[in-house]
Amino acid sequence: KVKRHVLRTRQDENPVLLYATMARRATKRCLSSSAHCHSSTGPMDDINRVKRVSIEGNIAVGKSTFARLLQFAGQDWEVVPEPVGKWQSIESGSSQQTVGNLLDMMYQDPQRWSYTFQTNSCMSRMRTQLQPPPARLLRAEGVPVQVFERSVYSDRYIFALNMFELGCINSTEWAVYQDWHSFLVEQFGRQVELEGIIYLRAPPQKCMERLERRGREEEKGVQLDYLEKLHTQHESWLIDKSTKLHFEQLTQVPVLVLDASLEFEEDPEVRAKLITQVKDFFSGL
Ligand code: DCM
Ligand code: MG
Repeated sequence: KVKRHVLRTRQDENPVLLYATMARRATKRCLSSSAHCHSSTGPMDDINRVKRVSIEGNIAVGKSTFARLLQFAGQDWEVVPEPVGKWQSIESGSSQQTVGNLLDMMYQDPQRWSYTFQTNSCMSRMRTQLQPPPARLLRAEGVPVQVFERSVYSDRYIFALNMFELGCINSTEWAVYQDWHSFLVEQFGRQVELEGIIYLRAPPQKCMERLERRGREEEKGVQLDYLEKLHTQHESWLIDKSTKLHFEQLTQVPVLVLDASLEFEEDPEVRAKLITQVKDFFSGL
């Protein structure tokens, strides 16, 4: 009895432990019952209170910049950046030395490397999306929100799908990708579900300008027609809702569409307006 009490106290103090244990139990509950596990009672409530939202949008539209603004704007918000640095320096499993730049390899030879790239980016994304919210969010008074830069859903329904349609991922690779993607998303269940999506929307031409201004070495060869294709993928998924999705919950997720064509980084008025829209969106989730 005493032992159990000590254990409980320690877990209560350690949000990571607490989250991991609760999440495991919740997953078990999900797996053992066919019912959707949205509502819950007890200690899972703290974690369930944390909303999970992804920021979606074309390459160089300004997601990272916008995410930074959000990080400053809301005390109860935690931004989780896209792990692009990891894709630029793949580490050897044993020595942890950098063995390659997969982002560069993918852009240099998309037919050879797209499948490998999409496997790696989605795996690293799973890891970030499974990160427990920090303790400060669990204690937040307002609406605590974990904001992810992109998601396992845009990995599949924007980028991997696009590469398949362009012929850079072949039918066999696409079948394999979809199989493990569905399997993992279903296994993790609630842990990788989102409560909301923010879509930063801008004309592809605008993204092209920003991409050139940013000057990321690996992206030097990216052409406007590639950004146009990615734009169409975003529109099909988030505006027209014509993309075929494989997760029932995802079809229900509310989408906030923000006009990212204005220079929100420089203009404080535009910035304030966008932040207000985000605040209203979060409080309605
Ligand atoms: N990217 C990709 N496939 C994914 C995710 C990202 O090809 N599933 C690429 C697009 C960009 C870079 O990674 O080149 C991320 O940059 P940004 O966040 O600015 O879009
Ligand atoms: Mg970025």
